[in-house]
Amino acid sequence: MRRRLAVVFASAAAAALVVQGPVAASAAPPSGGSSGVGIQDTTCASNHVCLWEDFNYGGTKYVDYTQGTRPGDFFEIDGWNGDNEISSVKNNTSLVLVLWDNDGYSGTRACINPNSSSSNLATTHGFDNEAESFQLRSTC
Ligand SMILES: [Ca+2]
Ligand SMILES: [Ca+2]
Ligand SMILES: [Ca+2]
Repeated sequence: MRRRLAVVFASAAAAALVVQGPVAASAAPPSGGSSGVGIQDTTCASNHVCLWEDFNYGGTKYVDYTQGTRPGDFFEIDGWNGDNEISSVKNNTSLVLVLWDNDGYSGTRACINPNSSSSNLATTHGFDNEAESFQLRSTC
């Protein structure tokens, strides 16, 4: 174990590439509807915010956030797993979901009301493949 760690530290750049590998490999499950591939998960529990790669809660579910688990409910969407890729969302919380166009809760925004959803952020908000961070708060 110790020797393995040494190798990782010796080549941090290479290790980073290895970490990113599986992400790309799992990025494109074909969306086969309700009876599709087992990996597909269109569900979102109560008090959760869920963000998907494709329309109709398809593709990879990049974010499944539980309300109240981070200070101020600020959430920075991962740069490799979600930034500028989100196409549908479910907001099953009691707060407004504010999606921000840029990292760090800046740029233009789109708001999803409490306990509502958008199966297509392009048609409902003109915000397809834009979100890079979000916050839950009382107003838009
Ligand atoms: Ca997308
Ligand atoms: Ca953006
Ligand atoms: Ca981000």
